Amino acid sequence: MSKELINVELVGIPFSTFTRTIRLGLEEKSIPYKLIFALPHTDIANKYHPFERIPSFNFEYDGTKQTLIESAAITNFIDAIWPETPLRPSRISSDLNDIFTNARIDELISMASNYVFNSVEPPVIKARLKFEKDQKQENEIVSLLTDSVQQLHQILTKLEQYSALKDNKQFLAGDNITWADFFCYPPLADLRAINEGKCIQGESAQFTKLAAWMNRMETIESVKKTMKDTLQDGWRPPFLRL
Ligand SMILES: N[C@@H](CCC(=O)N[C@@H](CS)C(=O)NCC(=O)O)C(=O)O
Repeated sequence: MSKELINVELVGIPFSTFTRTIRLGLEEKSIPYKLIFALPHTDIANKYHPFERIPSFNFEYDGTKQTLIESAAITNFIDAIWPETPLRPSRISSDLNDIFTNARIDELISMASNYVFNSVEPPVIKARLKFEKDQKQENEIVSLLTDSVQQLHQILTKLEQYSALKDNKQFLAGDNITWADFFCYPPLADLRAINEGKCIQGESAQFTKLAAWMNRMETIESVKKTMKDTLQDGWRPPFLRL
C-alpha cells in the first residue's frame, strides 16, 4: 500500500451491489480496509455521501481525511494508488490494444451501472422482495414481474452480445478479469438468487454464455469472500425504499 495513504474505509453494506464491486477490487488487490456498515439514506451514509447513497470511500492522506464517491471514480483512484494486480490495462499505456480494452471496460462499467443495475435491482429484485414481504402468492409475483423480466431479458441479450463472451473469451472484456466483471457480477448474482434468475443459472439457462461466466466468477476467491450477507447468502434489508 502507498505509504502516504492510511485508514482506508468503505462505507456501505455487503448486500449493496456497488459496495460489493469496490470490495471485490480491494480483496483482489489485497488492500486492507475497514467496512463501515451503513444502509443508504441513513445518517452514517449521508455523512459521507451528499446523494445519500452507498458506497463512499474514505482514507487519510497527509493528515487529512478524504472521501470519494461514485464507484467508477473510486476504482480509477484505487488503480492509480495500487497498480499491482491490475484490473485493467495501464491508463498510461500507448499500446492501441490497451487503449481499446480500457475503452471497452469503461463501456461495460457504464452499462452495468445504468442498464444492468436499473433493469435488475429496482424493477425485479426490490419489487420481488416487496411482494414477498406483502405475502403475495408465488404465481401472482411471477405474473406481476412479467413485463420487468421481459425488459431485463432484452438487456441481458445485449450485454451477452456486446461483451467479449460472444467471442468465447473467459471474461466480459477479454481473457483477463477486469473491473467490468466486478461491476456486472453483483447485480447478476442477486438475480441468480431469485426465481427470475433461472435465465442465467443451470442447464436450462437462456443466456448460456452469461451463465458460464457467472460459474467462472463464483470460483474466484474475492467473489467467495464477498458473498456473506448478500442476497445470495440469504440476507434481506431491514427496510426497503422503492
Ligand atoms: N452512482 C453511484 C450509485 C450508488 C448506488 O446507487 N448505490 C445503491 C446501493 S447498491 C444505493 O445507495 N441505493 C439507494 C437508493 O437508490 O435510494 C455509484 O456509482 O456508486
